[in-house]
Amino acid sequence: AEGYDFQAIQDRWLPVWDELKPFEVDTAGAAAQSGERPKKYVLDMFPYPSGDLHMGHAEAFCFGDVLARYWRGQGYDVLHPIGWDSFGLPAENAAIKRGVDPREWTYANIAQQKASFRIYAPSFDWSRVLHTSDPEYYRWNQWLFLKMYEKGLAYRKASWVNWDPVDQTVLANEQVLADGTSERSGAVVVKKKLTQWYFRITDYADRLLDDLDALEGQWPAKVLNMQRNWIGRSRGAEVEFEIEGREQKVPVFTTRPDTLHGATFMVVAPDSDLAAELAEGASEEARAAFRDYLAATQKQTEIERQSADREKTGVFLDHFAVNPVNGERIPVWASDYVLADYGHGAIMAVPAHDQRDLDFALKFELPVRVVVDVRDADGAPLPDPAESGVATAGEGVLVNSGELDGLPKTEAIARAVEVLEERGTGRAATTYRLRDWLISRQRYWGTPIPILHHENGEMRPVDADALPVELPASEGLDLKPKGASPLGAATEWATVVDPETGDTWTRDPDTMDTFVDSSWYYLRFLSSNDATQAFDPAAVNAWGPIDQYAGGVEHAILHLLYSRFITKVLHDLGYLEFDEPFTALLNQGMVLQDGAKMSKSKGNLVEFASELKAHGADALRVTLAFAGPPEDDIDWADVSVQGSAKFLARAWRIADDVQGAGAPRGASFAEGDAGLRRATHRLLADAPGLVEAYKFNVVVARLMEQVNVTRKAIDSGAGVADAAVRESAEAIAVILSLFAPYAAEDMWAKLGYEPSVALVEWPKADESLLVEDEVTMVVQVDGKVRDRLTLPASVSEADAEAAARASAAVQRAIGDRQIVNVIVRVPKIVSIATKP
Ligand code: ANZ
Repeated sequence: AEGYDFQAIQDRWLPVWDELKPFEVDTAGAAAQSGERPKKYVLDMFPYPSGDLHMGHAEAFCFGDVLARYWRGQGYDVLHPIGWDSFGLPAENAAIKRGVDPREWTYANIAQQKASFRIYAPSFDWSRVLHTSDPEYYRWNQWLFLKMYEKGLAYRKASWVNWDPVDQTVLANEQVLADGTSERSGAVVVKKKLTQWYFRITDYADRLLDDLDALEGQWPAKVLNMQRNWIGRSRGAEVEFEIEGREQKVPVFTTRPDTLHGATFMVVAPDSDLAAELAEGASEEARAAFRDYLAATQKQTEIERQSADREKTGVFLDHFAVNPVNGERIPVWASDYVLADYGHGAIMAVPAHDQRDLDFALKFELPVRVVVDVRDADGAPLPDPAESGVATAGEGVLVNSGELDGLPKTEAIARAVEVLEERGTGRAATTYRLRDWLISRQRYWGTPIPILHHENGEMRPVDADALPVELPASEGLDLKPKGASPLGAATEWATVVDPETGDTWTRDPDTMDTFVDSSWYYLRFLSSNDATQAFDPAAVNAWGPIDQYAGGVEHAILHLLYSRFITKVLHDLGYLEFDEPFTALLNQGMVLQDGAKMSKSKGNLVEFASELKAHGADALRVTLAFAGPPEDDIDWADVSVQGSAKFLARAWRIADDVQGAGAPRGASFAEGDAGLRRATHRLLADAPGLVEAYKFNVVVARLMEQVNVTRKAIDSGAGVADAAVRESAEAIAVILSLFAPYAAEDMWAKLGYEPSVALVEWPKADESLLVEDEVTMVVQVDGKVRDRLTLPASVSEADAEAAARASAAVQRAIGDRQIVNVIVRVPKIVSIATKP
């Protein structure tokens, strides 16, 4: 027989699979919706068409595919679709740089990725492909927007936004990195006031937070924490302060209402409306100082403003507030450490117990009053914050606080809230870090917002039957970013005359954040080709939610949060029975090279296309799966694709040998070699648990072992004609098909079966073959046999030693002598040497 030749094998099976379409599922059919067969919806985060596929894609789609193929093998109907997240800036930037149409660029890249995927062969259902930049898709983004608008969940407001001066576009908070730069362009992000569209995700903050608990153990703990921190729920109180000379009271948010008696000044955010109003009524001098200070503040990033070790700055606003618990007059300042869009944009400053307030008080010589007696571990009072410069935030007993005196902190917090509520000057309150989702972008390559504006300021939604609002051709439009959407210049497109009234309306020129596109795409896969609705609720409820989602940790916050939000909205609108989209989540690590992220500029790029060409899909996939736990990063410098190819050749040769001289198809395995059968069935018994625990690397290692013992049985044991060899070869082909679909299919054919091995249900492990053999192990102490223990033949060194040490007879022999050496030879002997 000829040798293992990956190229020949790929060429043999690709056309067969093209013809067979083994992974198409009929999700609309009654059987598929009645739950007759169990279902699994397995989805990989869909790719962005920025060029050809890269190693990161290879990895992510390998792992998702292992799971999709696994569940098929367990007898499930598996939906495993693919689509493209094809709107967004890179297409536009390429268009600007190279003068190509964003559409052409996008669809050419998609075509290239499709061709590469075909060879890489993830088990996709190709009949339901979608691209978010198709009008047939984004029409339903517009439908979703209108639903949100109807429900009051989409609204417009003027506010300070993060502005990327290079890409000339608004960024969501999430797109601003910790150092204050744009995640896309790397530019330092500045603030700009604009009227923008928002989705009211803050209405869902509690549910988005509380429902994370049910995902515990199903999602990586790290992702759950990132989501929790992002939502950032903080419980405390809202306290109302009167400000002299101003009618409305000013609310502040505090987590420490117990410290109200220690509030010696108030601070408002310089960029808040309140600060502007107060400055308006201030002296000429204070007004000028405020103006300068505001200008300086607007150059700061949010991160800089929150940094604890920055020297405090601020200006007095020439106003006094009245502390509601003791009637004290306290000065009102503006300082950039108070953020305009958190809580109420104003705080009561308690310098004795809050470090930022203390730093500020010491800088501007404001009073510091201790109201909680905080002690150290020995019960000694901590030094006075005004002296030490260190605020005391810990547990303690209230002092200088009237009726709260003597109460421990926690009780005082509760009591203070009661007092505020009794007097009508405050109440229990909860604040979130989460902000509403800013969804409008001043860019071309996205979904047009389906709203019409009248000169008189009126707005109205585009009629549902007039959707989609299609993007005009890019030809003739200046796509260069300039702070206003290029669509505004498409006059013909933008002008709409109402046939009834003759009134002229103008289309909203902005496009949607592409995170809108990806927030619900998993629903569209159930009816990608349906021109009448966004998704079929019956099909979606039969197949949703996603049982297994897989993708990069870079989406740990935004994409997952937005999808969860939109799922809850669609649930509340009555479309979905479930209200969480992703039951289980796998985050793969990154593919690195020499410990560094790969990039063209670093010159350490491993090209997916050339690897695929050189080694074939199977060897690449096996290498990725075998490199380590899927959550870990893979360093391409440490892996051996050649090693994987060798393993595949060894596996394949077993089927080849069976085809030549092995037991025939259908032979009874019961007569086969017991040792090899035991190994085969142990593999069959262990593999499901390992796959479900994402231990793909261990499954590959076990396959390698199985190939070795089978080879041994052929060459020096039972011989190739033994039925156990065929049984093993069949099990190897079936399990190997998770990782190496081509080699497995070829093996399956050599074993006499029709394609495809991918649709074969896994053979069940025979329990009777799993009973462990037992052996007798001798334990010696200083050369004398002291005990004989009965242990499983497969006992580990550690377990053997532990059993030896636990033996009463052995312990007696050792007495109070000291153990100096232990030699373990599993499963036969443990030898212990001692000295006095
Ligand atoms: C008085 C006080 C006394 C506070 C004390 C803390 C300690 P988290 O936990 O993050 O929610 N704060 C409120 N609004 C703010 C804003 N817009 N910008 C900056 N700081 C703001 O923090 C809540 C605390 O942060 C609030 O409780 C308030 O300071 C401050 F011993 O009020 B505290």
